[in-house]
Amino acid sequence: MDYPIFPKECTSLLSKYLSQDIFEELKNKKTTNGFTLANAINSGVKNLDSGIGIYAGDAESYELFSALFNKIIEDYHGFSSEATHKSNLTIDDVKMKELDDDYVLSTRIRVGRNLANFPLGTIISKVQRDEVERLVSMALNALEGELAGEYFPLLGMTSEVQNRLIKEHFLFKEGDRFLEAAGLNRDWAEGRGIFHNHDKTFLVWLNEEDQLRIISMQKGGDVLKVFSRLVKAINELEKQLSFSYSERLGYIASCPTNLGTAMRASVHIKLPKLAEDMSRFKAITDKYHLQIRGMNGEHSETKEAIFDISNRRRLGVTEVEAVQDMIDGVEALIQMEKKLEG
Ligand code: ADP
Ligand code: DAR
Repeated sequence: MDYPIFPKECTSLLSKYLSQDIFEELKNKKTTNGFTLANAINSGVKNLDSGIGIYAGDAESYELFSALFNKIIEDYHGFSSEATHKSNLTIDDVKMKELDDDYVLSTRIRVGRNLANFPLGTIISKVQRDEVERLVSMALNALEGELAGEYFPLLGMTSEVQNRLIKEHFLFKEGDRFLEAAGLNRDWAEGRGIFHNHDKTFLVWLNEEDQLRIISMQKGGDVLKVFSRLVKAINELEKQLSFSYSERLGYIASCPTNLGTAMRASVHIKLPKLAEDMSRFKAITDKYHLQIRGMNGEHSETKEAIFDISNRRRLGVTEVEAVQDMIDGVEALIQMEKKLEG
């Protein structure tokens, strides 16, 4: 593999930190699962518009390729190589402000999880991925009460049902080119699927970017109710499944942006006045460590001034702090929107 030359307009963290020296140091290394530097950076080499550009193949990747990963992790999360991650899922520690339902259309909080003792989706074999699906769906089918539901494999799902679930924001999109180049779409749709309860307020994606995306969501701005449901689900699933976790990096994820809490707490929020003044909008989202996505999630456009606003920091903050980032930032956006209306 030759040292990749990135065009000057490429702004990915991969292009920023993959120096020739680091490339020479890492290019011949391979994890016990056979994951190489070439595997890790392929998405960022093939997709020059990547924001990050690198994925891991296993927990070991983050140590074996730490010369590169640590720089990207510090840049994205503000998390140094000497820091250690801390978790806190205590609902009562959240300082809740009631988010105004006149602006907040819906709330969703998700965490990524991957099973311990399995490679990540970027290098997992079909047999291993099918085993992940078997183990996880068995654990999900044992859930009771509000969390009880049904698992729907993608294989055999009609395109009508699939497209409706995607359109209603319940199911992952297909064919993401970043995931494709990272090897995460191999054998598609084998081993992929969605579990959800009757009300679709609790959902779990299987074997998309991570082996599990555990999701709690509902209409309106009741963040505490959404967070409480998610914590209950995490606690129940941890009784049956062992998740890949590192003392330094928290929960292990395919993408370094999803390490630590692996949590994205988001609202769909209508902000027509701020939509006309994006510099003012971004000053607030920068101040509160927020990320702006379009109405259909990552890499989508905003429609009718509806934005997906979520915490940006996932590692080096606890789950409570990640939710607090979102609450405090959304409250500030709503106050500014009201001021501009006035
Ligand atoms: P992820 O959240 O797993 O990183 P995406 O950004 O692609 O992935 O979002 C996945 C789906 O969840 C998309 O359809 C997106 O519109 C939807 N979504 C995200 N946040 C919310 C929310 N607060 N309310 C409703 N749907 C949401
Ligand atoms: N699209 C890739 C990943 C960025 C973070 N989003 C994730 N992991 N879904 C990029 O490098 O832009």
